[in-house]
Amino acid sequence: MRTNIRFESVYPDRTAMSQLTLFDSRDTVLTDDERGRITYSPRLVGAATAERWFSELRSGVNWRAERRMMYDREVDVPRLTGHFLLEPPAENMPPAIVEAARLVTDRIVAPFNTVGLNLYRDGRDSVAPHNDHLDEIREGFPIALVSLGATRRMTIRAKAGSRRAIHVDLEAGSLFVMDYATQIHYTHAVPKTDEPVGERISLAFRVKRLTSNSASYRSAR
Ligand SMILES: O=C(O)CCC(=O)C(=O)O
Repeated sequence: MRTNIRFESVYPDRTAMSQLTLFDSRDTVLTDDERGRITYSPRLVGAATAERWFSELRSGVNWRAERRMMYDREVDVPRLTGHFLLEPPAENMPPAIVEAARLVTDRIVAPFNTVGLNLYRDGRDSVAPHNDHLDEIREGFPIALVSLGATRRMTIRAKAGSRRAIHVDLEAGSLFVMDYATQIHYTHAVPKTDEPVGERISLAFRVKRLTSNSASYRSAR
């Protein structure tokens, strides 16, 4: 397995683009400075486990099609979503999530209390550039993304300065971790693609500020 990571500037004439090709189970630090730390681990789990989790979640989660306001009109969210509370654990929690949460917390010391799921049905599904809402996540804790199914490219772009972009292909079984500061200084996105791609599921583990009447708490139950 080869990991494909590309660093580029939005000013291609000013900054050379470099292509890093790394091999199996090599954890990669994509950025680590005062604007935060982002790491990519291609192998949280092997292919067989990633396939088993994908099948279980694809068929076992009650996937929801959501709508949201964009300017003055309501549009479809271009992917299906699901949410589960980890703490206290949701009654209908798929075993794959329990297993994934255990492996993620073996690697990252954080009291993850929710997992948000995204199902990208094909290359038309995407998530637009955004950062996590700072009023929803607890300060100081990272966001951990586990990828299953088809490989999709994540684009991370600095909000200021060189607006440098990092592109990383998120492979099945991988773990991608962004610390809290990166949500202030970068956006992240999974852009649409014309390439023929299969379905992908991502699991986003977060430490949310939960109260029994918060939207996050209600949507995760
Ligand atoms: O699917 C992914 O890997 C990214 C998901 C994401 O950005 C989000 O849930 O906010």
